[in-house]
Amino acid sequence: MKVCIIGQGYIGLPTAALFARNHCEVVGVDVNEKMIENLNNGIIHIEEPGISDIIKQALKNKVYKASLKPEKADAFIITVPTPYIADNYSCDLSYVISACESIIPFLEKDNIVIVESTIAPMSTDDIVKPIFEKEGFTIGEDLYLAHCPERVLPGKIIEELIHNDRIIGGITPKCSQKASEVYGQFVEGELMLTEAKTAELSKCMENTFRDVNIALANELTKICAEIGVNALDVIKMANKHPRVNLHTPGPGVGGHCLAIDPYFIYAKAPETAKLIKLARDTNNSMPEFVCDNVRKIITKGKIAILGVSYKGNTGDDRESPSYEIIDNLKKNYEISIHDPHIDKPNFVSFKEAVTDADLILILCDHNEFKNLDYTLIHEDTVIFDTKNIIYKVPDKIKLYNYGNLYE
Ligand code: SAJ
Repeated sequence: MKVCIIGQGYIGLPTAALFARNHCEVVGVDVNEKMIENLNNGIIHIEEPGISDIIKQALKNKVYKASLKPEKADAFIITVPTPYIADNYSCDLSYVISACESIIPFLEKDNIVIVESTIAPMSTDDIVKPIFEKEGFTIGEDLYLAHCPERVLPGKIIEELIHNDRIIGGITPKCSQKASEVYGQFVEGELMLTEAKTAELSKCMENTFRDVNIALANELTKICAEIGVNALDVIKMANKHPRVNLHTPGPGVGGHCLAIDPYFIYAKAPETAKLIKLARDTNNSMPEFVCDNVRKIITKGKIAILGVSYKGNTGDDRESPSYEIIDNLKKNYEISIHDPHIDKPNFVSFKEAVTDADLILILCDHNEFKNLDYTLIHEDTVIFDTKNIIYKVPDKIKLYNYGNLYE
């Protein structure tokens, strides 16, 4: 089987890698010229366990190549970003639409087109399908179309691509059947056949479930700070109940998924999706909560920011709450930023960041931050750990976390 994958980012590249490893011929397409050149030289732009070795081997075996242009294939898979439109929270399908248009000259009878990008409910039926119908195709007869959302967790992408169950949402049952033959190449989880619109809403709802639960934990943290209870202890105790699973509070919710996908549902039913919108607002309020508490702990001086990735052990800083916190705090404090996974011109080493810092603000749970080098940290420095990853500090150092903000 020959597969052409449009978009070689966090999902498209690992997906390409797995098809190639499973004896398919793969063309990975992207608009980023530098990325394409690098990929063809085995230089991988995403930090994800396992992927670099698979792509290098696939290049060697000549079963993978990166290209600026699509090619004829049996299956076309679209893995491009879908941001939201800030004015009305709706799903911005412009990259999906141009990806669909880019493959039209290469489509042949009996091909299958699969959209993996997260899209709002009804997008496949209302927006994607007409693009191909306009070209004379009859979906389900001479061209097949499905929405098969990716559901993998960054950091475990390769493992989850193989083992997670997969939602296969065809426009017709034959479309679902055709799409399941594609994923059957490497997916070992269950292939669950359904309609496109059910697949779309299921995917958006998975991330909404997590966002709402995180909002509950974040709200609990605020309540605890207000009334003087240790939020972390409450979570630990409550989670001993067999049917309770309070999530982990933090400085806000980042990444390209949880911070965006719930809006796709909200935009479709704004009068009804009240809890979903409130959860988004609650999570969006966390950077301000962090800054308010920093101001209670110190009123002036130097703050060392540890971590700007949206979550631990990744170099991805999309929608990271750290940036809002930094922008807010830099108005009144001297700021130094360190992130071992991100290299930006104004970022500094751990040593430089913490030297003479009055407060160390941990915003990300990178492994590197779990055991700090205290020989480099002055004993008057205060640590504020918003990710609850520091358990023990030298006696003289004061540690704040979400368990003791009322002290
Ligand atoms: N976070 C918390 N508290 C928690 C869990 C997460 O504050 O208890 C924060 C993280 O720090 C981060 C954000 O939420 O800022 C999102 O992180 P995440 O690990 O929950 O999820 P993502 O965005 O890396 O991946 C999610 C996953 N969805 C679900 O778990 C339902 C993944 O399976 C999806 O494939 C991915 O979104 C996606 O691409 O949609």
